[in-house]
Amino acid sequence: MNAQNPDTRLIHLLADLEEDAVLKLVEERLAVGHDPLKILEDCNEGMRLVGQRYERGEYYIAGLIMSGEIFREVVEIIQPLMVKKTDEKSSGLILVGTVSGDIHDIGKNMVGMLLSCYGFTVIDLGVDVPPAEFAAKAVELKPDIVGLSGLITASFEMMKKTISALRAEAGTHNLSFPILIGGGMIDEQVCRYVGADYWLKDAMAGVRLCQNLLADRS
Ligand code: B12
Repeated sequence: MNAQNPDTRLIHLLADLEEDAVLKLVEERLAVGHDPLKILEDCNEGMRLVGQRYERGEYYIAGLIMSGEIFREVVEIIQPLMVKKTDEKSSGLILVGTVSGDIHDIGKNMVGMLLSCYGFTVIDLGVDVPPAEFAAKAVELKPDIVGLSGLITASFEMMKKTISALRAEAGTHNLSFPILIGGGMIDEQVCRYVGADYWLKDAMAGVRLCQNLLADRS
């Protein structure tokens, strides 16, 4: 690996929880015109390494907390630079939230931020959202798309319950919206198990999917 490569360096600095060095490098990369989205992707990769170290017992919960804090600070620097990509009217209403029992919100917030940049109106229900609350909000707001986030294995069961509740309420109130799920451990099998329409592991891919899904609207 090339120690001079700033992308690789950022990944490893974050994985090593070197807070000050991470923030300094982010500022330096922005100053020389690096794409903010690429910087976030590198940080995401660093978080994956943190997760692996936690799994191997090299980090404890404090390491996870610290990595979350560093990522939050990076987003704070980057968010004001994520200019709105469109001045048109709202591209659609997207309801997002992290399912019940799960308090991970960094990925969900990133998806919300990017969707807003691309002209979508985002209603974020936060974390640990009970299925009934998700369903009630969907009835109240009539979103074009619903996006669920979940990062822990236990979230799969909650996604399933949330999607059942959403579909039941949608049926009763004659509503129709695709349901997307996202999170680091999501795959096709999980998607089928929980009954979602689409699954994504990447926030920007989520934005593109939302654009495609709503492209044909009048
Ligand atoms: C930071 C972190 C924490 C922080 C979270 C802080 C916060 N405010 O979110 C804290 C310390 C709170 C935490 C707690 C726990 N954590 Co944690 N955590 C992580 C870590 C290191 C990073 C997660 C992260 O933010 N990544 C960066 C973001 C940007 O990535 P992301 O969330 O995956 O999102 C991207 C995509 O998935 C996608 N996406 C996400 N959501 C959505 C939604 C839609 C609609 C779309 C389109 C896309 C999308 O877009 C994003 C950008 O591309 C992960 C390891 C990992 N890499 O996943 C472990 C990890 C998720 N945690 C784990 C565990 C075990 C826990 C705890 C149970 C630990 C404990 N013993 O208490 C608790 C659970 C608490 C709970 N009930 O939720 C495990 C889960 C394993 C499992 N099989 O369940 C992981 C995988 C670590 C590991 N490898 O063991 N954690």
